[in-house]
Amino acid sequence: MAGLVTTFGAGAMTNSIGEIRDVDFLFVIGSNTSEAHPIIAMEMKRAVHRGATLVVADPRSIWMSTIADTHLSLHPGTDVALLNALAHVIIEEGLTNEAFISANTEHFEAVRDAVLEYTPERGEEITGVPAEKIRKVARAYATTKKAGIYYTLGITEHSHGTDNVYALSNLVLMTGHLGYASTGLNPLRGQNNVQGANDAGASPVFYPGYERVDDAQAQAKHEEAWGVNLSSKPGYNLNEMMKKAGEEVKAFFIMGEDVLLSEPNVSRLEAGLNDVEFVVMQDIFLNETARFADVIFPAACFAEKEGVFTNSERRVQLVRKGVEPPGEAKPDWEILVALANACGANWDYQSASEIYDEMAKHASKFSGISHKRIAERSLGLQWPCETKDSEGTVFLHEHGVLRGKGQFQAVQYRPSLELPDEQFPLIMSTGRTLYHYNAATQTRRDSGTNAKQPEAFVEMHRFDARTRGICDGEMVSVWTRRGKIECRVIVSKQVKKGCIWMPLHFAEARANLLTNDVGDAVTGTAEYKVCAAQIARLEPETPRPERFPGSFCRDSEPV
Ligand SMILES: Nc1nc2c(c(=O)[nH]1)N[C@H]1C(S)=C(S)[C@@H](COP(=O)(O)OP(=O)(O)OC[C@H]3O[C@@H](n4cnc5c(=O)[nH]c(N)nc54)[C@H](O)[C@@H]3O)O[C@H]1N2
Ligand SMILES: Nc1nc2c(c(=O)[nH]1)N[C@H]1C(S)=C(S)[C@@H](COP(=O)(O)OP(=O)(O)OC[C@H]3O[C@@H](n4cnc5c(=O)[nH]c(N)nc54)[C@H](O)[C@@H]3O)O[C@H]1N2
Ligand SMILES: [Mo]
Repeated sequence: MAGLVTTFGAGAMTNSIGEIRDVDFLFVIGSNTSEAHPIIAMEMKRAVHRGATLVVADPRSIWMSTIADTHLSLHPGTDVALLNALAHVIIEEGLTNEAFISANTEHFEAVRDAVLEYTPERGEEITGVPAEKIRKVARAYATTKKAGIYYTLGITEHSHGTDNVYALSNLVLMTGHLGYASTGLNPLRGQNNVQGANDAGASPVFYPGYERVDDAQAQAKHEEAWGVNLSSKPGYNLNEMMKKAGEEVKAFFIMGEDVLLSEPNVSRLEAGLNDVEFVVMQDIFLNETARFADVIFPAACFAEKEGVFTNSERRVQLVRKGVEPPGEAKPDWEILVALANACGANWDYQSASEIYDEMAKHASKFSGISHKRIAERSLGLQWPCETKDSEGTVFLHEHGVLRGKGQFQAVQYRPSLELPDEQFPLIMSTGRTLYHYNAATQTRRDSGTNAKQPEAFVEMHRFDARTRGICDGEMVSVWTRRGKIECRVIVSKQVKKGCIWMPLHFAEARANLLTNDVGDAVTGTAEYKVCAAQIARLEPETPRPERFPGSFCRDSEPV
């Protein structure tokens, strides 16, 4: 999700994690880095200690904002207005990098015209961020040579997520902050090996190595290599597939995904799944989705199999088996090979290494990588790595923008699709916490993490709590147009007035019963970060527990 392909390359960090410590200006936008990417946050802290300027753009007062030089506390969903206003200042004050723009980019004029009306004052009106702060940040970003942008789901999980990414790319291209160490545009990838899965073609649009399925040459190459006829039509994305469940989509093979916890507007999905004829699930645990499965294949977990993982900085590393899988569990690839052969294929792969070699042979970005070569290097190899004598690529675009010219994309601010009204006056946003991992199939089975955060909660501002007669730690019900859940409330300074926030992790109070399943027009990524909600105290009054761990800046003063 965080890996939307930008206007100048594949969806991966343009730089390496180790370069962050030398960045002089860090722009962290829509990323709760210290909770969701703590190792990367450590490098950011190191840079700040060294004297780097940190700017955090986030509607919540996340921990990173406490060490930031400036916190741009924008209203949820207003990033395009903020970013266009930054671009406006950079252009108005003559801070663009003309040499870079003319040598490496196209369509600058379109963006210059589009951002004209986004004065910092107009930006302030839409985002709530003071115009002077916008000016200060624009100047500092444009005039600092080593300036890096780091973003994740606060940018992508919106109906206008693609516009957000384009608006960020525009800033990079107009300042020329690309193509050298400690700068660039860096989406921090989410799940372990989500980068590797995308690289390997787990996408409706790409073959392995980011060749498009609707590119006739790529199609011909793969038809020949694989000895099968292939379609040139991109498949449905996740959001489309889920919406067609039970109608056009009659069967599902769900591997390593707990859709009943993680997909938006999940009651609609459940209704669809009731009409699906056949569901196969391949997982390491019986998750929520198991309720709908006709067949379950038990998979081996990361420590029980051989293979590679690729992280956000495009680094492919070897993972070796530490322990044997329990019971009948098998590595995912072995299950898939057995299934293919049961369906009549004739596959005889003997190892994960052989499978990687076959993929790399036809995907030039990885052609120089093999299990054998990675085994000889403790840090693996970073793609692009096209030949057997290449040592890989630390940062992208060193010799001019890859794939031709960087395309400027003019974008206009469009409000989120479900805004607060009288009936649903609060903006609800969702995300993750340090202690749990996504569907929490793993972290809620662990006594340590579970003790740290044992139950579902919603965070709200003290003003909104007071006007509803709600006290910190009480049980509340939270509802939207799509559903209702019950959980505890944390009165917290972390959220703004008018906003509530809750984690997606808890099966007994699924945030996704409430979220909106409208998707971004290009990627289909759902608007998990903004919908309209209401909250009320549950009667009868519930006793407040002695100790209730939650957000780091819980508001403990009496409401
Ligand atoms: N501990 C832990 N770590 C994880 C995960 C986990 O579950 N637990 N999950 C992993 C996965 S799969 C992913 S994708 C990553 C995600 O990593 P993040 O994207 O950092 O995680 P989120 O909690 O979704 O937080 C996004 C941030 O965006 C902010 N935000 C919300 N709306 C807006 C907006 O409109 N504009 C801006 N500018 N900001 C906004 C939120 O307040 C939040 O601070 O984390 C990965 N790491
Ligand atoms: N409301 C809301 N919803 C969200 C988000 C949000 O911010 N807000 N974020 C979204 C994002 S970014 C993501 S990535 C998704 C994540 O959502 P999911 O992908 O559904 O959740 P995960 O916990 O990452 O893992 C899914 C399953 O993989 C299994 N698994 C782990 N290791 C293996 C393995 O080696 N093999 C197999 N076969 N299975 C394995 C786990 O047991 C688990 O059941 O949630 C999305 N949903
Ligand atoms: Mo993710």
